[in-house]
Amino acid sequence: MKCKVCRDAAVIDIRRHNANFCEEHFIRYCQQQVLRAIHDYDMLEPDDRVLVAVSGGKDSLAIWDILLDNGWKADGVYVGLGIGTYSDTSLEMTERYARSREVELITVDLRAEHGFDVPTASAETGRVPCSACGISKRHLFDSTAVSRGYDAVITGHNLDDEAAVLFGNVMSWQTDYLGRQRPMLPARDGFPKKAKPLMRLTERETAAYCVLRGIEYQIDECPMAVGNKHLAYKAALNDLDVESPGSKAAFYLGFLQRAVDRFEGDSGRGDLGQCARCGAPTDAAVCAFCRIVQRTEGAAAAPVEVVIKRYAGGRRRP
Ligand code: Q46
Ligand code: ZN
Ligand code: ZN
Repeated sequence: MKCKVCRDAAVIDIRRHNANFCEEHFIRYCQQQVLRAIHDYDMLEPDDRVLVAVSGGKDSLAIWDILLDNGWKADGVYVGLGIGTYSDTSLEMTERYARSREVELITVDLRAEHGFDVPTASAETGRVPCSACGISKRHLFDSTAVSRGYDAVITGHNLDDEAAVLFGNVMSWQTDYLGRQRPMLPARDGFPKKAKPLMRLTERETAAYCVLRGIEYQIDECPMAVGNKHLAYKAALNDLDVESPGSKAAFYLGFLQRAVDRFEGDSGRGDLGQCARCGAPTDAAVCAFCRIVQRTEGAAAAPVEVVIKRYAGGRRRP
């Protein structure tokens, strides 16, 4: 197996591009894919101050690394979700990377600063853990970026993530979500600009990038992914991609090129007011994050294992 660029020994094959790369040219390939996404979707200006939402996993550390190496002033924000030892290791990996690059890392701890953690939010609101978690992360990433004057929030969603979300939205014909599933959302109504520059790279590629760059990351899956169909959609798309390399990328990138605009009218971007409690933009009197804060006030902390058991097997147990 030889590198497509220099003919030295290759370390990885990328079947959808019919290409193999040595270490140096694979790193360059990853950077080029990110720069292409940034260019094609007008994600960032060279002097934008960006805030990378970091989880300690391979994707967010890889995109932080690539943005720093390409000259962006990129700080990180980490949200402590309170998911037992999983969260402890995730924070450790994030702090280690930030120290190694001597960059700023902002940490927000859900329990210490807002009085709840993800297991308790799930137990008290009846939402699947990922729903309570997603609302909390989005709110804190956005509010941190706005209050500290960052130009954009960057998330580490990769091609597999985006294709799986698209698959789920198509399966249930969520045309409002389809209309909003874009890799860059401009700032509006008090929300910061949000971008997903890893949209052209797969999970396998971001993992390989971290390994080759010597970046240590959280390798365990989040134990609270129970009740989340995302993993099943990813597995189905990966099976298809083995049979027909490139089909996953064609599905997602083809949607962006030829279909997303057709759903724009369904995207439901109406006028927003301000949350009565925190001032964040929302279409309700109180935003979804503040409703979680209110519902969990005074509640005993729910153990991770108990919440996992409740959703195990894909069905909520009464
Ligand atoms: S951290 Fe949160 Fe993920 Fe864990 S609870 Fe779900 S959403 S799986 S990216
Ligand atoms: Zn090479
Ligand atoms: Zn609020």
